[in-house]
Amino acid sequence: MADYLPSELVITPKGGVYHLDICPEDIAHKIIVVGDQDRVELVSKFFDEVTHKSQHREFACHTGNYKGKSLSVISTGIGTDNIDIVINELDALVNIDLETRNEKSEKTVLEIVRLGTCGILQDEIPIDSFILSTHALGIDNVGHFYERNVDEKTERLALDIESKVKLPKYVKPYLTPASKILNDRLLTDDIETGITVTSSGFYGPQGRRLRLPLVENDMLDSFSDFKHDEVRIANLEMECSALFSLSSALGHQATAICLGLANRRKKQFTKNYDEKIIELIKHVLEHI
Ligand code: R1P
Ligand code: URA
Repeated sequence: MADYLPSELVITPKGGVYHLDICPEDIAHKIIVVGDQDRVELVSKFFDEVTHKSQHREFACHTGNYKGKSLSVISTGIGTDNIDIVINELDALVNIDLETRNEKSEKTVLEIVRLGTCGILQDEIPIDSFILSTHALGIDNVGHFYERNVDEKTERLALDIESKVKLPKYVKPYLTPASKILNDRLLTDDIETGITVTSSGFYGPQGRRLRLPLVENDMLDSFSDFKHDEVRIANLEMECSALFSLSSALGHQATAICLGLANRRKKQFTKNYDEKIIELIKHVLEHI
């Protein structure tokens, strides 16, 4: 019997994965993931050649070449629930034989860089900064559905965070390091670093109070005030926790670099998105 039956792994009539609706030959092994589908074209317009373009639901995919590197750019839509789909299906494209439905004996390692936007949690990080994640602190729940295996140092840091930050009582945070290999390539002098919080929503789960009262009003300040040796919590967004935890469990390399749109401490919002996102795209294309 095949390892993965149709109820578990849906394969399209043309031999691709269901939600992304792409086939193994449609993707490169270096992949930029973005939340917004309109950002896919913004990235691929810098490619020297585009060899594949597709879109199904929020998952747009362009593949091509940039200065001799084979690259794909894929939109995930918003949230860690979508990341569960994207990472499982990308892994299936390279590590499961979609014709026989059996796992391949030789595994392919993907390099995945999230090129996103985020909110800033530190006074000293200026608006419009690029923030490279050292870890993702999930306050969503996707990571809790998979067995986790993190090193002792990360576990100690996670326990320290859990003891100090203020979260609603049913939220259990989980911490996963970003890929050091990718971070060494992406880090340059002008880039900020720190732990990225991944929330399950944009408003209450990121401490935004509109008309609905929140159960924990000090959450954001408790993130900003956290310190562990030189480690700080830098930013807040909606995808990294699942991206890092699923990728590392599957043996892939993953990190994120985000443009800081809002400084939540200083209550500032950018006026420079169009120009700064292009700058970030160029940085990622050069260093991935
Ligand atoms: C919220 O507005 C969205 O923006 C951020 C968040 O993570 C969330 O997806 O990232 P993207 O700009 O990559 O979508
Ligand atoms: N994306 C987020 O998730 N939060 C912000 O504050 C800005 C961008």
